[in-house]
Amino acid sequence: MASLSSLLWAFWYILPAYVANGSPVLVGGGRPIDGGRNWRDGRRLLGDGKTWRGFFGGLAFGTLTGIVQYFLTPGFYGDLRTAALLAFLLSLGALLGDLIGSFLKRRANLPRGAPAIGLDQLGFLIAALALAYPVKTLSSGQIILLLIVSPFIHWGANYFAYKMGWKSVPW
Ligand code: CTP
Ligand code: MG
Ligand code: K
Repeated sequence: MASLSSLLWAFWYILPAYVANGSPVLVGGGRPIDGGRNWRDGRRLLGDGKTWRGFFGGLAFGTLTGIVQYFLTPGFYGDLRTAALLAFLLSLGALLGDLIGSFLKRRANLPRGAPAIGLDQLGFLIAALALAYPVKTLSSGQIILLLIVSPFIHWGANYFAYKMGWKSVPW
């Protein structure tokens, strides 16, 4: 059984991925990563919701989060280089996982912004955990807890962003 403290450490660990996934809502926009191009099925490769500014903004804010975390709890990371590398990989994983999700949604003929339950909430998380695995990982109990709790955090954060007027749909 995982204790409350191990659950809290799991959130501390994954925080850069959440920040990387959430910050494009505020910093994104402009040129789409797919350059407006279509896949061979005639539908968009990724869609207008995946922009360069969102990608690099998310990468920067996520990595910065890990650097701040190091100064708050240095013992959790060991050294600054490890903390920064871990946050960078968690962020990169979250953003790449999100792009894969959009690619799959477009193949399923879902328009930009359409919800895909499971994929939207867990795709970025699983990709972040996978990329960060070589640097630092969690126990299997902690990973299971994150997989269970994260969809609720994702929904809560999106509802908040919707109420704030940052996005047009509450998912
Ligand atoms: N965003 C961005 N660049 C990214 C990821 C997200 O600019 N790489 C911004 C876009 O404005 C996007 C918003 O963040 O609309 C919310 O992200 P998300 O829900 O992942 O995108 P959706 O618009 O729902 O698009 P999709 O259907 O492809 O998931
Ligand atoms: Mg969405
Ligand atoms: K998404």
